[in-house]
Amino acid sequence: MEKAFFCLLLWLTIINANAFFSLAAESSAVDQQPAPQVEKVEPPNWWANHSIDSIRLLVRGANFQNAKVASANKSLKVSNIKVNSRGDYLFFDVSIAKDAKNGKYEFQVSTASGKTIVPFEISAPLDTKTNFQPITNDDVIYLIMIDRFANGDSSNDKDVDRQNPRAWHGGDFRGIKSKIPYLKELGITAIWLTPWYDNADEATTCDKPWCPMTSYHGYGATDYYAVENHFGTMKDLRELIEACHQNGIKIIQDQVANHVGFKHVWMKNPPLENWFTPFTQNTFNNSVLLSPNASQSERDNLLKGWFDFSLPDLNQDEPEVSKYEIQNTLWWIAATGIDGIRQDTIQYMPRTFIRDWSSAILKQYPKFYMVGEVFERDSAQTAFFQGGKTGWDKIDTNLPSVFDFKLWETSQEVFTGKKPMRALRDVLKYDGLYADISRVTTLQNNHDTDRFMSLPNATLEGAMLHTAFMLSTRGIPQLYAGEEIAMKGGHDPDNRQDFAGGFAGDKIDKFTKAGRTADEQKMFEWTKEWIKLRQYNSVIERGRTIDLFYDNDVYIFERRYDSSGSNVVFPLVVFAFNSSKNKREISLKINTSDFEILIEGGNKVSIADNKASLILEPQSVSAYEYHPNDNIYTLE
Ligand SMILES: [Ca+2]
Ligand SMILES: [Ca+2]
Ligand SMILES: [Ca+2]
Repeated sequence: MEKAFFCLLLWLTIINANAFFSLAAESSAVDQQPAPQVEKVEPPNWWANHSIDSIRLLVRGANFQNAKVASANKSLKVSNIKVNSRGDYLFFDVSIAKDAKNGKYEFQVSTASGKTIVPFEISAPLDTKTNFQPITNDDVIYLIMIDRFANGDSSNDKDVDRQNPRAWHGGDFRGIKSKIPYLKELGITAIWLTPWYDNADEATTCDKPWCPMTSYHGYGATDYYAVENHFGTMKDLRELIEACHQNGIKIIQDQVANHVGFKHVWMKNPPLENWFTPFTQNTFNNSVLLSPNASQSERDNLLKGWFDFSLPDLNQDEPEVSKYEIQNTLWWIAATGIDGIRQDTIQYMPRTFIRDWSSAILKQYPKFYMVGEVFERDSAQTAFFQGGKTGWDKIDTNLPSVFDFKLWETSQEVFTGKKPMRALRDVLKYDGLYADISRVTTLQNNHDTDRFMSLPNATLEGAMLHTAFMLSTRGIPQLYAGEEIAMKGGHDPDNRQDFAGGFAGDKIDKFTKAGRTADEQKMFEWTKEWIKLRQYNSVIERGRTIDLFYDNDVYIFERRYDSSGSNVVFPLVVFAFNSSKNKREISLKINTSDFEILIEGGNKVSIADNKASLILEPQSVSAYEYHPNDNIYTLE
């Protein structure tokens, strides 16, 4: 690509020289268009025997008007050639023979003025035994903001300024790789990394409070086929993924198909006139998607409106855009061996696109995990986007998972004393709205929201209960780096502070016990213990939920397998939360004395006359394993 770019620069120089001569001589103008030039090919490579059997190439360059494209090899066949009105983008389909050999290929592009080469490659597929492993209910996901976790390579620290919360801080792939022992100690089994597409290096300027701002967060792609130079190289990324896989840690890529960064070359010269939607400000009236009664103009504002002028909104209704983005996703999976995808701001794209995107991924990788960010405090709206059933619009998105933001918010409210304990049960009562509640992704917190310890009335006990609840309820849990050491942090970017100890010059290393305060160590051990507990009995990961007792202070529920009626699989696990400052005693009727305490938490259980009396200490949680001989217990 670099070589091709050099050619373009050279060509620009020649054009300027031509212009100079035609002005000077005022005659013999060079009216013939220059020869075609190739600057970038997307995708640059593909794989034989892929479920997408006809790849659509997008070639950026110049002078493609009336271009003909020919394949130099019989294994690759070209069809469906299209050139945009300016002649600087060329589209064509390539069908790849199933027995096409791995290696370099090329296509010849010719016009009346000359010809050039489009380079391409058929790559060897990655090992399916170690890559593309489905994220399941057995996993615990850990969100890492790449720039803010650990700096393992100072050579990529361009314009790093750790004093500025909106500047690059230097974290990278090698830094994360160096902290794999810490991740293993904590016990998580998957990491979600914030977007690693190449973003602009320069800070944006505007009159908004968040400017100047760099793209350290990764949400403004300027190249969908390259990694961010601040994070490392494609090789560094592959090495991180391989090292994670060797250590039993899966990788989730953060993808952003809704919009690109303002500095993307498409912004000035889009491949097609309708590549982006025309600028209108999105008013974020999100519920118009859920309501069958919304007007088309309301829905258009939500799907086509831009987040702001710096984030051009891609038009997925244009088939070329949709195809480009679906191929881009499949390219990242096959090229890097990732195990899952988190799709940013998914509800701002047409549901037909979400369906086509999900279906294409699942066609190639039937058990692949994709989770959509539907940032809504409304279970009905998040459930609307999970695949497995059709909505009022007759569309099944096929999307395996969505984040459960309503449960996250409610748990934070309950464990900071803002809402009664029973509010959690009142969220979970909507579980039936989801096509598959067990596949929903629960979140402890994320990089867009205040850290638990910075919420009003937050206490360490509250943070511990919140984390315990997220690791005992249904779904696939996702933790946020730093919460396990009770980090503080208010609104963005305060909630994205560096992980102390990950950066050269840090005086304290919180990746080690020695660097943590007593409270931080308490939270770390607690989180570790609850991850371990979750993994101890698969019923916590996969069982259904049965409410046993709930009031303003206490919520007791069991997680159990049962296929039907009396066919209950033992042991069950019972969780008892007491969020109040008062001791409580709750009595459960049981048929056996075999009632084992898994985690103490200071709580006691006494068994007598087929009754289990749970003594719940103030602000506590206990987990109990239950092995009855026949029937289950009832509450008194
Ligand atoms: Ca670095
Ligand atoms: Ca960059
Ligand atoms: Ca959109």
